Amino acid sequence: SNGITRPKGHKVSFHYNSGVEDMHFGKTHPMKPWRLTLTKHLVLGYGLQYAMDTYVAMPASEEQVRAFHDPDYVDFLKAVSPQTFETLCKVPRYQRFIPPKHEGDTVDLGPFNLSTSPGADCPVFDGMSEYLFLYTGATLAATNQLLTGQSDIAINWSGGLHHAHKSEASGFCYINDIVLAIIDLLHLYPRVLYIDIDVHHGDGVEEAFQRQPRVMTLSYHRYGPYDETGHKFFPGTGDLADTGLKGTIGEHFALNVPIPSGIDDRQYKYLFESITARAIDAYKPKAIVLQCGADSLGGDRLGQFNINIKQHGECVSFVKKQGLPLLILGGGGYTARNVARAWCHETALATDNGSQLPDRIPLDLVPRPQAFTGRAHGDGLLFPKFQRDHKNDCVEAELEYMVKRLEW
Ligand code: V1S
Ligand code: CA
Ligand code: ZN
Repeated sequence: SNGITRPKGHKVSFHYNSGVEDMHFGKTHPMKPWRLTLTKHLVLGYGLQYAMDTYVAMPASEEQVRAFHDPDYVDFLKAVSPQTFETLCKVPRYQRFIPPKHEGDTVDLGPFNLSTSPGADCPVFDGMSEYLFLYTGATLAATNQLLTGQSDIAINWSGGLHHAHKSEASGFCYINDIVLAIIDLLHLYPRVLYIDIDVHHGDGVEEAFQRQPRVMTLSYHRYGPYDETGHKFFPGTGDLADTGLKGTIGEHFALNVPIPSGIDDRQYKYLFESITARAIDAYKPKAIVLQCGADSLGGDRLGQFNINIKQHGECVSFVKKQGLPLLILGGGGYTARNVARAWCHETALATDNGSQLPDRIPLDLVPRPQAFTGRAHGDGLLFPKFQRDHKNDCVEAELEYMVKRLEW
């Protein structure tokens, strides 16, 4: 009755465990798992569950996480809590993971870049361990769904944590669920393409596969001077010249598209579609992993792009059109309402219901009506006026140059 139908010709599955929602990284921390609650309510509010198979994810096992991460790091993540942190820090085998203190460091860092100091990028918070293994479990369940041919597209909005390293948390990411998913996909598919539209560079995934020609990583991100004081935009990597580890067979299998602040829909579309098409054409992947970080949207609390939900969604549609097994993951996104709008819209696109969502949810379907009064998709003014709108310092010639440089 709400017009939502199952897609014809392909199957979509949605993997989630509400256990990830009730987490608090800290008072001032921008990462709000509550955005996932909003997304879930919006998806259910529109009835998109009728268009796909929905699964409650189980937590990942320690063994699964060890496929990429250092065993000591995995043990630490499993055992850590604000109560156990101090004691664990004193365990000798964890001492070698304490990073050296840099001048000007404002927070005290423990092993693996974890910290209980307020304001840390990767804080230790109550329930953290459960949260980590749950978002990872959802990604691995989604991956398994593709591997067994039960889905053509599998979605986990709580995953996509692209900065985590083998034995170090970084940029709000602790377990790199993306790397774990790709490792699994490599058991079946000879070549996997990873595409990352989060506003930040997908450094953890690139690094994990930098010696590996069977994975091509392609990240679009803000890159360049951050502010007047010359600080780099996090994580400060992802230059155009960075194309994989030189001298290894992985060289040329990493692509980076560094972008200045303020890029708009038209410019982003041009970059995304020309470069992605060229990469797919040359690499001929057998499966694609798409990280859909929503911090590339205009009005994001941390991002600096001016992309609308419509264009963000068009990236998903463009990748879906390739007809390859597709794993869709979340990532960053710090203006919670826009994150939910974007990811709900993209769930609709994945299930061929992109044109079925009215701007306002039918009231009888809304679990918490007050939370969703904005537009869910489409064009027009999506971002409230009070939010900052980054000056567009993209030069057309510069965009042209990037596309040319990436031709090979
Ligand atoms: N930009 C930004 C930003 N803001 C914060 C932050 C703010 C308040 C807090 F209470 C805690 C942290 N950290 C950062 C960035 C990390 C951005 C991570 C993006 C993650 C993703 O979207 O790509 C994927 C989920 N960190 C930094 O800029 C590093 C510092 C250099 C500054 C902040 N301090 C806390 C650490 C060092
Ligand atoms: Ca990116
Ligand atoms: Zn990000």
